[in-house]
Amino acid sequence: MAASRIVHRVCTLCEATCGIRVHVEGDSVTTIRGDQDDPFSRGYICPKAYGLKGLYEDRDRLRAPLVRTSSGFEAVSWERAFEVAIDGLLAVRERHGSDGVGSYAGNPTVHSLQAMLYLSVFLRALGTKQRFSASSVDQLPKMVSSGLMFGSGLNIAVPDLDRTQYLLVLGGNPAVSNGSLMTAPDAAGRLRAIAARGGKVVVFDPRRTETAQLAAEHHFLQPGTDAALLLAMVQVMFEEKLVRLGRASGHVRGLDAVKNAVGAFTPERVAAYCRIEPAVIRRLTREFCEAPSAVCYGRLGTTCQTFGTVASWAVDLVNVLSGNLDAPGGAMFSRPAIDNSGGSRYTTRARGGPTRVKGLPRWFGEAPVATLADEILTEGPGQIRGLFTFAGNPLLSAPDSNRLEQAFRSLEFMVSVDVYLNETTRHAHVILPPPTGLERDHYDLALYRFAVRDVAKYSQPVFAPPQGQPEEWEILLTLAKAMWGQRALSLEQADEIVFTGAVKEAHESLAASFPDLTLEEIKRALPTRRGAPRVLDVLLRSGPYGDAFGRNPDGLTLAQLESTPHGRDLGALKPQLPQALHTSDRMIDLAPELLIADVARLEVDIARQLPELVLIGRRQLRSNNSWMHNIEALIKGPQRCTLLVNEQDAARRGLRHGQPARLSSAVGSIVAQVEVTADMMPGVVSLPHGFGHSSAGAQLGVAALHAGVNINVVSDSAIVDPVSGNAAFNGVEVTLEPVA
Ligand SMILES: Nc1nc2c(c(=O)[nH]1)N[C@H]1C(S)=C(S)[C@@H](COP(=O)(O)OP(=O)(O)OC[C@H]3O[C@@H](n4cnc5c(=O)[nH]c(N)nc54)[C@H](O)[C@@H]3O)O[C@H]1N2
Ligand SMILES: Nc1nc2c(c(=O)[nH]1)N[C@H]1C(S)=C(S)[C@@H](COP(=O)(O)OP(=O)(O)OC[C@H]3O[C@@H](n4cnc5c(=O)[nH]c(N)nc54)[C@H](O)[C@@H]3O)O[C@H]1N2
Ligand code: SF4
Ligand SMILES: [Mo]
Repeated sequence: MAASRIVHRVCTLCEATCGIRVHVEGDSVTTIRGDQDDPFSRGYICPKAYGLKGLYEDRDRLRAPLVRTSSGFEAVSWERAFEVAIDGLLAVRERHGSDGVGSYAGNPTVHSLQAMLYLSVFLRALGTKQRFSASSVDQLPKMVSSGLMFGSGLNIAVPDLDRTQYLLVLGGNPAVSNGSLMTAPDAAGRLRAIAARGGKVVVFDPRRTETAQLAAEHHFLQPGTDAALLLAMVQVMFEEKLVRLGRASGHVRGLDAVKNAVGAFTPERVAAYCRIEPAVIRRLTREFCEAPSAVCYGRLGTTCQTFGTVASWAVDLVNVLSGNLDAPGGAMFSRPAIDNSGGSRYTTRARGGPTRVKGLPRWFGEAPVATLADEILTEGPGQIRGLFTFAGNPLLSAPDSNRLEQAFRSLEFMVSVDVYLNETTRHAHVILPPPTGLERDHYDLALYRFAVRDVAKYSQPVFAPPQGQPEEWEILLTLAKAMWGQRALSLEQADEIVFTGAVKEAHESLAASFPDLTLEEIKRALPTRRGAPRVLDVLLRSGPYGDAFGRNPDGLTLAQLESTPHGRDLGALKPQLPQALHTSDRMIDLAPELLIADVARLEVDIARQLPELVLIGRRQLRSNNSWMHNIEALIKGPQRCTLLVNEQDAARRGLRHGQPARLSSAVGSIVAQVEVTADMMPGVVSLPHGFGHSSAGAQLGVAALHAGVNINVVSDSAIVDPVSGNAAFNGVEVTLEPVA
């Protein structure tokens, strides 16, 4: 009988970082349970965690690299695949310059320690300015507003969920998503606990969501109008003299400019636009300001809309002006064991020039993915002719899929690093598949930044990757050294360069505290390792809790985390003003010029006639964006890709429950199955994203049986939040009619 064992680690599928117990017999996972001893998740898991088993076992998952030939994809050796990928990328770069190769990094990048550490090495080596990622179909507006206010795009204030007495949620559904920019395992349990301790949860959402059902109060809000609603709350705070800065006192500038900017946003002026009664806005503002502690939290519904950055800023204005920034139970900055928020990449000074075709802004070294198709299809210097995608499925996740597909077809060369042959990667000339999450170690470099409690946990791999299968970092580094022009370098030599870079940075960051600490001393203090864990150790030991390579003997090291398999609790969020700020004067800019200027656009918009019908998205518990639909255990059951339509809207158009209807926008049209429900606001329909698995040539046998339709065929890439360039999926004007 095969030896059985249990491995404790984290689930790497969503932002919640739940602790799991993986039960293993030989090479098989027998089951996956919650880890009761994880100090953060305390045994909680959602149904997706079990999907890690399905992913590991999935017969469609790629286990060998593929090269596209005239007769289709062919499995080849790793040596051959690297050769084709590298020759192809170098040739495009040779012909069209470094900006001739574009790159796109998808969501699972943040769920891979190896990708977090080595993708940027490759992208720098590639040398392209044409970088894109899923950030610009997601949280970019929040990064921009936080960068402008607090000095770093990673300076995102997190709801102190476990201590707050009043939570105001706009456009987030943590009961299903388990929190986003708010790492909170068992978010639903944590929300229930607010009411249990006598607090209150209020939700603004065009749909009565699972989170709304847990709340004391839910209001249907017209999509895209969060900024107006929140600025009206700020207006009421000034008018009723409720403004107090609390811990932010003495650390803010621009208060008068805010007061001037919000003057026009009285509850009465915004009521019809938001479809919220003025009395409700006034009452909730008072409640919020009078609560012992309160926090306003906005998520995807507030960022993926045309006023995404102003709405994200307004969320923080409500928090700061009610005295809840940096206060327990309010919006606080985390203090993770690895603090990358001060990195120059995330300062707003790092704003690049406008994009070539549409003149959209470039933030944090990236261009908005809403304009990727333009950059591929429009001729001229800097046109993208080759593409590198990493852990991304933009053909299902970015707006205007039909045009993007046309663009991908026109590419000279494309390489994808991905575990599936799917809607996007079927356009690649080479697909390089990494091992799955269970086959690698992990540390949540990105997500602990947004955690509602400071924690640190290092996960060991459950299985070693099969013989001959390169790890994700090895794939990236092999490509990177070739882009450096140093193909002959061994992987070990290339990794030494990465490691030495990390040691140098650590040395610089510790110089102020330990001026006599030398590079040699640092290297000597580190045990022999290779790859991601070696760099991780450097980061942990030079971080805020670190042992400074022996100078703080009680401090944190990777070795310590290795011997704490359930994870280390670093305590509740701590007040950190002003040292958490990264603005040059360590002051919070309450009135960034760019945002004050955009308020003028909002003032025009609030007078606009609302469209008859608009489209929004939604997430589902047993699904994860576009890529977990091939796992039988998660996808089985009734069709989930349904269009939610309010009873009135359905009746008016002669639509019936369970019947197909045609949904059309300015750019496309799809047929979806109607689900009539009282949970939708009249005038708003909702369809989940990530479906539409009927593409020829994809290798997704199970997903194809539950194909659904791709919402992003109707999302318009021309509709963006102009400040950030982020796509605005929410509030797209649509028409709906029965299909004969
Ligand atoms: N209309 C609409 N569109 C949306 C959204 C919406 O709400 N509405 N949401 C947006 C949001 S928030 C996001 S984050 C994006 C997501 O956008 P993307 O990141 O582009 O899409 P995903 O569906 O997450 O695709 C992940 C890809 O990574 C691959 N993959 C999975 N695991 C690994 C791994 O370990 N390594 C590698 N190399 N590859 C792996 C999968 O096979 C898949 O191809 O979608 C956005 N699009
Ligand atoms: N189960 C599951 N969990 C996930 C994911 C998944 O696919 N499945 N994806 C992960 C990812 S990549 C992310 S980014 C997070 C997202 O996490 P959340 O933001 O919590 O998730 P959504 O369900 O997209 O929530 C958006 C909500 O905004 C509402 N909404 C739409 N437009 C507007 C508007 O204009 N104003 C307001 N106030 N509300 C609006 C929608 O009805 C919806 O309820 O979830 C993560 N977790
Ligand atoms: S909520 Fe579910 S998918 Fe997210 S980390 Fe926890 S178990 Fe994994
Ligand atoms: Mo996301």
